Amino acid sequence: MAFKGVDYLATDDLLTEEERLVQGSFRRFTDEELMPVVAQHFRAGTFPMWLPKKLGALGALGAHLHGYGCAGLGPVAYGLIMQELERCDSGFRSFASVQGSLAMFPIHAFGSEAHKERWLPRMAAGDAIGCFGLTEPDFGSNPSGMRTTAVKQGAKWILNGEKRWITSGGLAHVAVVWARAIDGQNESIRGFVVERGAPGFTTRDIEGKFSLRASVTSELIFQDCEIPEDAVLPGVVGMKGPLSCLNEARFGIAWGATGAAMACYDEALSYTRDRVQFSRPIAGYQLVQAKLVDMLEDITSAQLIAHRVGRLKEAKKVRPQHVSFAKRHNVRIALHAARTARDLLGANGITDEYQAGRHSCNLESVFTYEGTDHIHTLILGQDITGLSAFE
Ligand code: TGC
Ligand code: FAD
Repeated sequence: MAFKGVDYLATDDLLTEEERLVQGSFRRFTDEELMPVVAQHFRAGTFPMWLPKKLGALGALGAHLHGYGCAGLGPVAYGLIMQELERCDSGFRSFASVQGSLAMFPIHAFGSEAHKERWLPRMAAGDAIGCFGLTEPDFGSNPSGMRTTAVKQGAKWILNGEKRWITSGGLAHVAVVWARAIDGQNESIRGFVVERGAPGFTTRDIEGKFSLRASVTSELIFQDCEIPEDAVLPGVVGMKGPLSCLNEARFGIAWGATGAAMACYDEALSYTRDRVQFSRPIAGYQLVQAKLVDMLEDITSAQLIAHRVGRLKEAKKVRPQHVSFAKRHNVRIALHAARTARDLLGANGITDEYQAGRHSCNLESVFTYEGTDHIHTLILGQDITGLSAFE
């Protein structure tokens, strides 16, 4: 069934004509091609392998980047794509986020001309898949403690270490890997473009997930992995490299999570209007109405925050803290909306015939990845007090 949108305060009136067209075409794509297959992929724990090329053909991969076959859309249009994808499933949005914001963005922003020409057109088309290796088994919230090393030996770098929880890792043709680069006496965090097939590079998919089941999550293992000296991203040194990629992806998540919340609200509204208990539809009971109104109010605030941060980004006035604000708020309300919708669906809410339970499981990951809720709270706490709580 076609999704009619959730737009109580006519936020869509704030969109340009181009943004409205993008929203419309991805809304149709989600309804017609993703919704019919999502439950079976989630149940089987499989990623739809046709999706990268399809998203590439639609211009969704690296949509906010310019040149090299990328669509060159503005941030709000990019956000709307993420919103429609995650309205179906966080795993599908995650694939697109990682491809565009975490793999293509660093190559675009910090890569050599040769890196850009080799990878970006194929990645934009969905012919090559990318992943982003920052997190390690012992360094999640604090990636600056990473242990993976890249030691310069002659004309090569030798990588050793392990990255964990890497979206699309097992599928990727290319991994952007952040490591402690040691070149003689110099040591610094650098990014490396590591191609599948590099000697000493293997991946292992993580099994048993109850969340993001329609997405591949993997370990990247480097054992004396040899890569050429020009595999290093020349344009950035230090933690600001990976952290600036996170700004891009977190922005997309703020929009995406709002999409998941919209799906849950839409489902809960329709279900409660139809479901009769005692003498009337449960939507007629005050406690149920209060929950629906809270969901709508939360979604509307999330839409306005995402839009405002998008316009700030467009005007090049956005700060990483604004993005943290949007990620924290919008994922919080989405997780709450998914749990509320699951409650209002009663026992039906625990089956994959309905969406709320799947969104609820997925959003547990979204709450944790790209900076946990605590981490964004502390980023904002530091911004408003001037005092860092990290050390
Ligand atoms: P800190 O000492 O504060 O800063 C180090 C350098 O980085 C700069 N910086 C930033 N630059 C750009 N954007 C940001 N958001 C930045 N935050 C900091 C900073 O100015 C400094 O630059 P310079 O030139 O002075 O050296 O950094 P720290 O190491 O203390 O870290 C602070 C903290 C905790 C906020 C950071 O480590 C953090 O954000 N941790 C969370 C880790 C995280 O989010 N990981 C995500 C992994 S990827 C993922 O989850 C993908 S999920 C799949 C999907 O997206 O769908
Ligand atoms: P930890 O950092 O160990 O945190 C555990 C708990 O401690 C959390 O509640 C956290 O908020 C809290 N905590 C930690 N430090 C503090 C503090 N200073 N103050 C208060 N509380 C604190 N990473 C990538 O690099 N690339 C990917 O593509 C990627 N994809 C992912 C996909 C999935 C499905 C998942 C689940 C994760 C993915 N990640 C990826 C990893 C993700 O970014 C990390 O899980 C996240 O950063 C948190 O790290 P952690 O899991 O080690 O938790």
